[in-house]
Amino acid sequence: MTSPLDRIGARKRAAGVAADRLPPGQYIPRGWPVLHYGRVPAFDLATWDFRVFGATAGAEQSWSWPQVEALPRVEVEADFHCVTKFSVLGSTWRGVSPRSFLEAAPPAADVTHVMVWAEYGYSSNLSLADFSAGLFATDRNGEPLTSDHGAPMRLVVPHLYAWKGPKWVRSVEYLTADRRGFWEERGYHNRADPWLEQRYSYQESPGDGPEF
Ligand SMILES: Nc1nc2c(c(=O)[nH]1)N[C@H]1C(S)=C(S)[C@@H](COP(=O)(O)O)O[C@H]1N2
Ligand SMILES: [Mo]
Repeated sequence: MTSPLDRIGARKRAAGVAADRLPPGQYIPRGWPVLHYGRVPAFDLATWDFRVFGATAGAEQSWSWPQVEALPRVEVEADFHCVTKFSVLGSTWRGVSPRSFLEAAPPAADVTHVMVWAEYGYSSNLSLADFSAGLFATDRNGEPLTSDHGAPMRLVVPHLYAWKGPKWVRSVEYLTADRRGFWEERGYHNRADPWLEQRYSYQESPGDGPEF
């Protein structure tokens, strides 16, 4: 629960922000909240891998952590919007572009969507276009991600609600038809555009997502 004092703080923090910067219904919390379902997994360098599988054009591929670290890094400045209504503005994310993995393990011609998988079976589905616009982040504001926030690597998809960005990512599955991920199966919107307040699946129009 937020206390009245917290709400005053959130209003003050929002006061200096351009009106078009905060999606409808969002507020600015203190700091960067930690939010996830279940436990924080431990990172084990010896067994960790990152896999691309499913409807690949050629062979499936996997990377060890040192191999991921050898991939080109890109930097993106972006905001972060959680469906529980907090928004963290202006983070500098550094990490690996999804395009690096798409190029190394190209999808078959009929791939339309991906499922991004994390430790413990958390998953989120994205169209190929939304996925390509994201970033597999390893650092934020010049610091490596902490375990709480998804170390060693998490997806961020700034133009969608943050549940579309699994922390502790382990694989990407290429799909030839859209399929709902963890929260998308549990009542959250398939597309999740914060600017359209696409929070819940009951708001979906035909074509926004696969039938339940
Ligand atoms: N693996 C995993 N990733 C996850 C989640 C989760 O429960 N498990 N929660 C999502 C949700 S709802 C949000 S808002 C963000 C929160 O990221 P943060 O804890 O770094 O703020 O992580 C997303 N990624
Ligand atoms: Mo969230």
